[in-house]
Amino acid sequence: MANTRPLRVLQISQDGHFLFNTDAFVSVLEKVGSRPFVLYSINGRSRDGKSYVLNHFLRFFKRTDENWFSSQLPQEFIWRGGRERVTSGINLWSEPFFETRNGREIGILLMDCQGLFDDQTTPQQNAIIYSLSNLLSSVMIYNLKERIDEPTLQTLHFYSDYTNAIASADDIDGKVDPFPKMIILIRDFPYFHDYEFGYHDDHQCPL
Ligand SMILES: Nc1nc2c(ncn2[C@@H]2O[C@H](COP(=O)(O)OP(=O)(O)OP(=O)(O)O)[C@@H](O)[C@H]2O)c(=O)[nH]1
Ligand SMILES: [Mg+2]
Repeated sequence: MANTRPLRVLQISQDGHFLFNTDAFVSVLEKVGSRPFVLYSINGRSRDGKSYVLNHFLRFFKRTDENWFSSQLPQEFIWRGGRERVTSGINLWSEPFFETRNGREIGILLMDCQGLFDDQTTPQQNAIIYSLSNLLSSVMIYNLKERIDEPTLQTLHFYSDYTNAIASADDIDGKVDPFPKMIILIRDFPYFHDYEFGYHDDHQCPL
């Protein structure tokens, strides 16, 4: 596919203003057409490997054979090590992917978000990024390192209240359910001797 790339749908200007690029967002939706679609976004703390994960998704959706996992990981949603923040604003992959599920073709969109809690972004800006990610996506992956703890849950609660406030604002027509399905993705999980990898019984989650 020619010129496929992340499109900047949300930009935060130097003076802290949020600019939403509706044309870019709509251009991707138009490629989905009338098919049902799911939009996956990834959110979480800055520098914890979010963009890296989305490149695994890209590699999977672009697969040409069963050995996709051994092919080189792309560098499409830019990822790299170091202390400096990499992703800014919100980026949407320019092309939907299509998969057939239960005989129906569905579009899959991928969205990468600026990390929370870096040293340049205010708490209010973080809340807005998180809320927009909530409002735009059907599945939000919340990326964490090693464990999920009480401060993280408190933060998610706080940001979710913010999302609710936006969704119930007077100037929004109709009733909007702002909350996508949420998947908590824990990286470098240290207790793999105690718990199997992959999905397992909810009651066994080590909270
Ligand atoms: N330890 C560890 N490092 C990882 C993992 N996944 C990615 N990394 C590394 O983490 C670094 C940061 O990856 P990015 O994907 O750029 O992180 P990010 O969360 O998108 O960063 P920002 O866009 O700055 O918020 C890279 O050097 C990755 O190789 C992981 O599961 N464990
Ligand atoms: Mg990133």
